[in-house]
Amino acid sequence: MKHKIYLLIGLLLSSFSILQAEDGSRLWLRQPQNAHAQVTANKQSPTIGLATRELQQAWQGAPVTLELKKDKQLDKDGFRIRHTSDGLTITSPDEIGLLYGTYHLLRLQALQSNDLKTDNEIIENPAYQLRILNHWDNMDRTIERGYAGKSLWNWDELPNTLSDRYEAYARANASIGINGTVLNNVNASPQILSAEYLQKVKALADVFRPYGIRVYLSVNFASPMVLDSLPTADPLDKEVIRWWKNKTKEIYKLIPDFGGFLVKANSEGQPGPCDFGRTHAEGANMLADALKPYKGIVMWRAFVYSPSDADRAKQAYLEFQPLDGQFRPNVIVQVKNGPVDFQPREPYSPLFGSMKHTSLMAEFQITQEYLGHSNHIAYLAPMWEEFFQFVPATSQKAIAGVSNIGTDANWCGHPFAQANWYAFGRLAWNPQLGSDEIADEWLKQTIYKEGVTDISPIHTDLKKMMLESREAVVDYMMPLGLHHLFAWGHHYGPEPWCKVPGARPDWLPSYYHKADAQGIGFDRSSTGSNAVAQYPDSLARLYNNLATCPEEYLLWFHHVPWRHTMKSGRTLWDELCRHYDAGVQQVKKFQKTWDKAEAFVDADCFKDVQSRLKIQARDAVWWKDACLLYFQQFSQMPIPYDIERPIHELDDLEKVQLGISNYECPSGELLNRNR
Ligand code: GCV
Repeated sequence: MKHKIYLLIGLLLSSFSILQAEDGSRLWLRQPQNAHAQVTANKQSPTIGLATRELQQAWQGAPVTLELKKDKQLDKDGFRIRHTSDGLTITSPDEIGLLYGTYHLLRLQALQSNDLKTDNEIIENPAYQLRILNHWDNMDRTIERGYAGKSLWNWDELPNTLSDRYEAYARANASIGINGTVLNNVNASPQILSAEYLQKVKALADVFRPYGIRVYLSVNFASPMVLDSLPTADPLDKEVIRWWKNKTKEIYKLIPDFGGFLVKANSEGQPGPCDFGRTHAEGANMLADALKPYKGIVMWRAFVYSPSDADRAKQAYLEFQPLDGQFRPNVIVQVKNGPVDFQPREPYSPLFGSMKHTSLMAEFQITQEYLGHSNHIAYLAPMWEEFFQFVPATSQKAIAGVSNIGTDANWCGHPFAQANWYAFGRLAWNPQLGSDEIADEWLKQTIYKEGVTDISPIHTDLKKMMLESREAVVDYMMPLGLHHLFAWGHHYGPEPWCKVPGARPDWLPSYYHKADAQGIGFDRSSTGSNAVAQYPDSLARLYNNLATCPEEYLLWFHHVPWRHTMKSGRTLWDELCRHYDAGVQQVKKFQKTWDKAEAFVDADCFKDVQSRLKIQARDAVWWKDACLLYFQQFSQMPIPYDIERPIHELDDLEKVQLGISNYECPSGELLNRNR
């Protein structure tokens, strides 16, 4: 009797947990945990223990052997999966490779992949050695450009209380191959290096370690002055050098596998070596020397632009390229994918390929600062795929993505925003995976509710929606190479007219669009700022010529007359109108697609996405009307008669104040606030 009651309670609890689990909190890791698979290993360790447990609970197939063994074809994190007479063997030279192999196998199972059915061996090695998330999390748990609640790191409770989410976070990252995390904002508080906080950092590092996740910290270059009242932070000063050496030693005593430092220096008001007449290389090298005995690295950001006359898009190159060859081997210069700042579309940063004697790494932004925050669907893999066409993974050993993770139950705010976290990990492992394949994987593992066996009526349409979503955002926000038309401060809505008395010109949209009676766009050709010259010759020639410049970058590189004839035969103005309208129509199509998905997805998730799509559709019209009505004042041309007419007055749009800050927009809070 007692047993029956326990069984009943057990069943109730497990069905409750299944119901609970449809809130997105299980991410792409939703496989049933009741498999009882037979698993053996030739060594025991915490990491191998995790791999064993994952397989025992979820693997439905033949017995698995985990084999730690050197293998010439495998890098440290790589693995081989092969069929043997006893079942399956996962081999890796390192424990973490066994865990990655385990997640790979379970992914193939979840996807019912044919790879499993054949006798083929699977061999996987990651393209980048370091696959790192950058959290822009502040110590008060706000997140700069975070749209999914608060920071996961509960500094007040650490180190004594460890949220379950810490391990769930590590597991999710390991499942897609991410192996590093920078815990705090690049606008770094010196406090993170205090003895008290290092204990907290250690507690997190201890949780992450078995999952192969190394912890890194963003550091404030003036830390020695703030924390210990040194009179200077000059990187050539003996006391400063000593301070950093001691601090580094203190960190490694607590965290022997600490990864290193990420530094934003002399950028947007952050302190740095230039404050003391030193170069970025001198600053980075001083930190690199402190880290070297422990094999730590410095990731030194190239996101710099001073209030000078030089075109902002040229500045990182102008400042960093001359330093090529001056950085220590354990410094990696971290460069945003584009030359300005994570816009919906940018050409790649010309720093890539131009610093032959320096390690570089790309920084992507997973959080959608400039792509509709967590209100808009914008699947970013196609954007990153575009980047890899210009900057192949073979040229670098590391890659970083600015995280979109917070305390929201589903981690990322918008249910589809998880796909960007997933895609970042998968592409960091293998940049050759197509956006299509990754969308396919993510959808199948994440979005369909339990019990749905036939997804064929909806799957292709949902995938299409994801694949087209980023281009839709480009169309309704900033087509044809337009960029930075965002409202002051929050980077959510349009404000191409924005004027802020006394503001730096390069913080205002008019600096970028340069609309006037003649035309629109930033002349970066040889007759303008000549930013084209920073690219390799063949590309420079292509971009420099109005006739050959790809239209998606046209207004990035040229100031183009309104009546210029585009490839379609239409005028630039008409083409611009059509792009804005196409973006709006696309989102309306997404609404229809999503409504058809109702029977296939969890009811709450359905409603959530449906309501966010309504916001996205309204925002798309807002963007279109704001930009077209504003630019029309210059073009003086009619909006083509066959496209939808504006439904707003420009005067009204100019009065819109969202009243949100740079720092925190918990998801859902943007819903038409003050509109
Ligand atoms: C962390 C942009 C963002 C800032 C961010 C900065 C950076 O300017 O708007 O919030 O600061 O990039 O990448 O350092």
